[in-house]
Amino acid sequence: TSSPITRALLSVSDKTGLIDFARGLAERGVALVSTGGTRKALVEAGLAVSDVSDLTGFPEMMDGRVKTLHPAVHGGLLAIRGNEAHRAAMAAHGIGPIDLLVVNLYPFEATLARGGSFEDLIENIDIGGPAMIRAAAKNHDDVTVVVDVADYDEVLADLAENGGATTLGLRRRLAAKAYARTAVYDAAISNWFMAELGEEAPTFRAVGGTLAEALRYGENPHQSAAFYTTPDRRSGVATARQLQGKALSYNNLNDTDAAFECVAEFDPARSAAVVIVKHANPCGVAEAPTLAEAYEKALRCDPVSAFGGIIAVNRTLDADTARRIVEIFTEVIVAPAASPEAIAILSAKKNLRLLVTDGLPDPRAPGLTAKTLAGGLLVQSRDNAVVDDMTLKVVTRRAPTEQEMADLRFAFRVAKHVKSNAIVYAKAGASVGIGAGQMSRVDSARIAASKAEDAARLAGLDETLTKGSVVASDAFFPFADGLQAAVAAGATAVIQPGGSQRDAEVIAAADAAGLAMVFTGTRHFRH
Ligand code: 93A
Repeated sequence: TSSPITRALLSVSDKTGLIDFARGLAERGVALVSTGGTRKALVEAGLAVSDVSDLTGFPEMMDGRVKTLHPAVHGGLLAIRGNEAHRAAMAAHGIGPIDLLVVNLYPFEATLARGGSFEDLIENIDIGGPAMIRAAAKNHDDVTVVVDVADYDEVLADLAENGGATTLGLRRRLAAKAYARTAVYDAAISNWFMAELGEEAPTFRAVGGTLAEALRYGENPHQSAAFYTTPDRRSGVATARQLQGKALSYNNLNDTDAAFECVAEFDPARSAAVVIVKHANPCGVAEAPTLAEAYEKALRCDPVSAFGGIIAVNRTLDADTARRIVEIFTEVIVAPAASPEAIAILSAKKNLRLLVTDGLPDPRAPGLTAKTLAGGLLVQSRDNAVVDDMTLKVVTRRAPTEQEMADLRFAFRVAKHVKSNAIVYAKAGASVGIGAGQMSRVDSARIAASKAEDAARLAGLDETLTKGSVVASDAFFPFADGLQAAVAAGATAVIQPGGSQRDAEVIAAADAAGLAMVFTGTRHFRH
């Protein structure tokens, strides 16, 4: 149903570009209808415009609060043109079609920006405008809705190309944009209003979140906090059920998410995997035929840091694993499911929180991540790159052995979940040294190696854990020194994105030490 546009309703606070647009419409024979101020501007420019009051049979009233809120307007916007009953209703009530709606809203945001008073702001909450925008956008099969001055030219061009009609593609795009506009508008109002009431935490309702839980406090006790779920609500911490233990804190939720996202990288059909997280970084990751073995291997990496940690597993938590976990203090366990025996064992630890999620999140799933900065939000698509999908390129004279290759993939999978600069040593399906969050890559490499020495000492071994290991770096080595640190620690193979200006130097250093090195071509920064 793409018939030519016969009538347009224009009601705009921002009159920029209005005259040219309206003239373009009038020249196509489109009848114009407007609200008071808009009509005045058009009449002054010499255009023929009827008054919306002539449509409604009501004057604009109550200081303009009620102008377009009338069935003559909303019926004209919402009637499905191809529906006989709708057409009959239009005829019975004398409602004419409105095929094009041009609205921009009362300047609430601008009033806020210039420090308007409470009363000023309330008066600048547009009611009729958003109602019409939503109506027109809903009925985009028949109606074109324009909420942005920047779209005027495109609409005129579309009309010119389609004999006075618009294309469905354009109407759909404009409808989607229309809902984005009303959403942002209402978010601005609600943000202002809540801040006005001194309710700081819920402001993130603005990003489309639903308040899941008010938290006792944020990262620190003097910060207020709340947990919101977003519309995509990917399975994971946001969908988890808590079976026991105290309420989760802000930091618990953040760490649990980090642990679960990391463990989800490991396909439960291939191996059992365990991740232990502290301060949003893994301090032990391992895969094995059983969860209990994987837990022991993960714990060995850094048993000191694991105290008070968050544990994520990729399979149903079983009794054997639960029994080992309760031997040390653990804050949270998150699992796709837990056996009744495991639940019974954990119930002895009253404070231990147990979360079950009914499945694992898909590491390849699209989605968004966001972080705030002063006065803004940084939003990006999530890092859903997976090492199994990357083309690994051997760049050294020696190619990795099969075991090295398996460990290289493992190490890179883990490095994705370690804060940058990330260096991960791994051996036999377990991390053996993790260097996280350093400002220099070589420091991360040194820290990872020295932690591996500490772990070996604790375990009573006389050989450091990195001896004969492989190493992953989340981004390229800018210099050979990071690689040399790995050689010194006893690593035999390296995985890294490559792409440094000094790749040749780094490759030469690897060759000189007899190391095998592969490039992934993909970087896993995580800040
Ligand atoms: O106060 S309102 O919410 N009541 C209404 O019925 C209504 N209809 C349109 N504001 C309403 N509008 C808004 O008036 C439009 O969204 C637009 O921003 C403004 C245009 O008014 P004027 O043409 O008088 O400048």
